[in-house]
This record gives sequence, C-alpha cells and structure tokens, in this order.
Amino acid sequence: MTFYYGSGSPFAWKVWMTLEHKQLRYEWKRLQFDAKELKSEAFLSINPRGKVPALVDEEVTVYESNAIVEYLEERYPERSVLGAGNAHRARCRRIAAEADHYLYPLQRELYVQTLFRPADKGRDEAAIAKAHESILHELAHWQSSLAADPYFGGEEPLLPDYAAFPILRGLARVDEREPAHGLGERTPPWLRAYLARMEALEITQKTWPPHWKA
Ligand SMILES: N[C@@H](CCC(=O)N[C@@H](CS)C(=O)NCC(=O)O)C(=O)O
Repeated sequence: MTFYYGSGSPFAWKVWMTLEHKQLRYEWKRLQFDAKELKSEAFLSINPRGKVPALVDEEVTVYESNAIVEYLEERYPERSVLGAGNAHRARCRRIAAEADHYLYPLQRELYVQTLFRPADKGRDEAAIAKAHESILHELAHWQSSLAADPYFGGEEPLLPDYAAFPILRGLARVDEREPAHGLGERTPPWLRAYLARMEALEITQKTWPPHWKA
C-alpha cells in the first residue's frame, strides 16, 4: 500500500493517523507542494485533481480523504476508527464531516490572511480579527461535542479526532508563527487541554508534519 502525503495538509494528516490507528503496513511518499510534484504526470495519473492525500492499495486507487478512510475501514475493519454501535459510528462520522465543512474553511481563511499572505502585502488586521471571531464562535460547537470526554471519539481517539485535531492544531500553529495577533490568548482552556492530550499520543508524535519540526 502506498500513501501519498503532503506535509501540513490536514486531510493527509487525517489519513496518516487512520493508517497508524489501524496499524497497517504502508509505504509513505511525501510530495512537495512547491516543487509541483502534485501536478506531475505520474501523480495526476493517481489523482487527476493533483491533491493529497491519495492511496494505492494493490489494484485499488483512492483519493479524497474521507473516501480513503471509508475504504480502509471496510477493507481492514480491525481496529475501527469509528468504534462500535450504529449511533456511535454515526456520531463519529458527523463530527468528522463538521471538521471538513465548518472548521476547515475558517482555518483556511486565517491561513490566507496570515501565513499564506505574501510578506509585502502586510496584514489586514480587520480580516484577521473577523477570522478569529468566526473561529471562536465555531469552537463553541466543538466544546459541546467534546463535553466531558477526553476525545471527540469518546474514551479513545477515533476518526473525529483525526479529522479535527489537524485543523485545530493548525490554528495553534498560526499563533506560534504570528503570536502578535493574540489568538493564543483567546484559545479556550478546554481546547488547550485537548490539544495537549492529543499531542501526547504516540500516533500524533509519529505523524507530526515533518516541516513543522524544522
Ligand atoms: N477534499 C480533499 C481535499 C484535499 C486537498 O485540498 N488537499 C490540498 C492540501 S490541504 C492539496 O493537495 N492542495 C494542492 C493543490 O491544490 O495544488 C480531501 O479530503 O482529500
């Protein structure tokens, strides 16, 4: 099995955590965003959209992170990332979908206004403040989903954690890189505790984005 990965992509991180959770054997190929490797003829034959993640498992080629996770869950059902019981599995899928559809666009907007913005363009403080407000408003939903559990998956980390944590940790990275905007000071204590809990996991350590280590 070959897993095509890009460092910093929350979608690729979700799949990587899923592969590790299931303790599968795979070959890991890191593609560079800036070297146009994603748009090479070879990779476009795997994912015509030229995006990571993608997975090739013998004769099966899958792209789109959720399709990959579902494929892995069906093909290798041991050590499920959805847990047991219809209600619990539906809840896990719901939270993972919320991460993609509600949390990610807000994280993306913050990145566009900060880390992705060319230095010579300066910073649009009003747009950053607006992005922070939207994120803090959205985080209220996440606090209620977590409730008193240690993980979005409940007692153990599962798919909703592998979907949400990479995005939530991406928010913290903006604050680490550009602390002057003050997002860190506004990070709620429950989220700080959750991030610390997730960061301590072996799966997280093993899959930490390589370019974040530099
Ligand atoms: N919906 C896709 C999103 C994949 C995606 O947007 N990947 C980004 C990195 S986060 C990418 O490869 N972008 C490169 C490009 O568009 O050129 C999924 O869930 O896999």
